[in-house]
Amino acid sequence: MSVNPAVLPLEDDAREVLQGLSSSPKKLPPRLFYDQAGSALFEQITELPEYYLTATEQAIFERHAGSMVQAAGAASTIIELGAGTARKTMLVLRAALAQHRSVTFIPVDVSSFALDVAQQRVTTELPQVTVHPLVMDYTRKSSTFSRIPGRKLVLYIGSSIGNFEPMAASALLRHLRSSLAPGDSLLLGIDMQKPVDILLRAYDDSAGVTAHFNLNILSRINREFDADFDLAAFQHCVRWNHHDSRIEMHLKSRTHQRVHIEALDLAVNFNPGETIHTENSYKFTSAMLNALASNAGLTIEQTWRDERSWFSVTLLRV
Ligand code: AVJ
Repeated sequence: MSVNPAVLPLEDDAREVLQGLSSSPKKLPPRLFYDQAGSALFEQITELPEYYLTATEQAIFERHAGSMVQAAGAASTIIELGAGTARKTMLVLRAALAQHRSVTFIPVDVSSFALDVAQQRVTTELPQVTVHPLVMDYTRKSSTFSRIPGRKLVLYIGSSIGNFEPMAASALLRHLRSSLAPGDSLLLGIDMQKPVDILLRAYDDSAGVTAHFNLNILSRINREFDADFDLAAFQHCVRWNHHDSRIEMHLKSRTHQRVHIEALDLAVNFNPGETIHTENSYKFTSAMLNALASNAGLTIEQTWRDERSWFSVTLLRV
């Protein structure tokens, strides 16, 4: 069974699921991970001993948030892309309050639930900060930012940019730059290359939380698209792609099977061992970061790292 995507008025998620599962190799967009269950699982991932990213970046902010805010100059409006629950952001906001008379925080996320959590946290812990949440998919449009007054500092941390292929990542940053003014800046958190065994463990933890997170994308499709994926028939699978310098997550079919997705009028066949590619997590070198910045038309101002250089936070200037 096949459907011509052009003739049906499908919403974005539906169209991407349809196209992704009809292509070869099969794939799904990683943003589908983040339904309520998936967001909670991701929070759990950030607390796993193997998932060094969050703790490492947090330590960089603990040590350098003051210098970061200082290097961003007069920026007292702080915009955070994919704000999530804004834990690391608190450190930046505190540093900004120490340097500016008034600070405005604009968390941007597709999930209004995440924005509520971020707003709650900031208004409770830092009542001096003015919070204006913005429900928006920043990967599609950031033109709204040009209407926000004042010097801006945009936070794009947590290695979120790592989900995008190099061309898409620079397009996203170029687009972001076009909605900012000269003198505005971007604080970008990226995960660096490191020994492969450490990378693999971070995405295949011993408690199985990441496996659960990966498989949850199938539960979501079952629920939202009336599909019949049998989660037990798929296996969480992590690979290091050396050529592209990225960790890949896949879901591998254990058997020969056929899955029905009623809402898309689609049947999908799987061979044993066939996979659905669900995520890329790019791991950077300084050369890759330089290329990303120059392709986006941004200037690297300063980079802060942890002692092991496992993670880095870079200030880029428009
Ligand atoms: C939220 C995209 C930064 O790639 O490390 C964690 C998501 N996937 N474990 C990452 C994720 C599996 C995470 N990012």
